Amino acid sequence: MTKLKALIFDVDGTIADTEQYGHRVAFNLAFGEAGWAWDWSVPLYGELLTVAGGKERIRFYLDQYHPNFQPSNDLDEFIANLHKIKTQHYQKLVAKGEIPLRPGVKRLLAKAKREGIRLAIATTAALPNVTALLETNLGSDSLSWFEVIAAGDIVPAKKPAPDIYYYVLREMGLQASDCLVIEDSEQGLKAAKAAGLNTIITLNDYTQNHDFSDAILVLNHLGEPDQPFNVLAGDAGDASYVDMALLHYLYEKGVGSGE
Ligand code: XBP
Ligand code: MG
Repeated sequence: MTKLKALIFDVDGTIADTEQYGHRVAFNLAFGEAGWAWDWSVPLYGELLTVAGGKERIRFYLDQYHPNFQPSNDLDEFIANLHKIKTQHYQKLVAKGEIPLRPGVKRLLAKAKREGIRLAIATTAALPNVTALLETNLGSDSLSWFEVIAAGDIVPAKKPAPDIYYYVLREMGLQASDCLVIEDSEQGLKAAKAAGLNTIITLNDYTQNHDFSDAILVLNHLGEPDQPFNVLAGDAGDASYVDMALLHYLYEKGVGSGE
């Protein structure tokens, strides 16, 4: 009988609510530092989130809102520099402890690790942002919990392209059917699904209206023993928080249905 071997986590919106209070704020601080009077409000950022990747998001914003913008240097270089400043601001916000993990994340990671389930990360965000978030919230040894941390430009085509998930599977020597994914967005779900991976969604304010019909389970968060989740779609049995028993149950159902 096949068994669940690995869990693959998205980061932004899944491990922590990074977008509104982290990335968005850091983009605005970078614009200010570089002398641009651009302000990404909460609703505007929601619109910009349809494009994954910070550099790609800046380019999309300029195309849409400042189509005649011409930097004094090359546009790729301009965006890369601005994004570098943004990454520094983001890391400072994270280091201040302003971006905590979402409910259940730390507990589930620790439990999975104790059970010998292999762990990986598949994210569109830049690697230094991911490592800062993990180290601040889970301790300095937490990077070693993950066999693969696939981040940022490690693959050229970002989510919703499946490339980042194919990369993780290749690096771990696993089949899609060995794993479950935890994501928060439609782009993330599309990427995982296209790589053949079954996915649990924990949605957030920015992703609550996304189409999650391909997910095996949709929750408001992973839950804790004293903070039950709400099931928005799918079957969580009689569980009130995501633990290894629920993951094994979902895994077997997924395998059984040939998904
Ligand atoms: C995450 C992203 C990232 C962050 C910004 O998507 O889209 O672009 O918003 O990160 P996902 P960087 O959760 O689907 O991986 O600025 O570091 O690129
Ligand atoms: Mg995400």
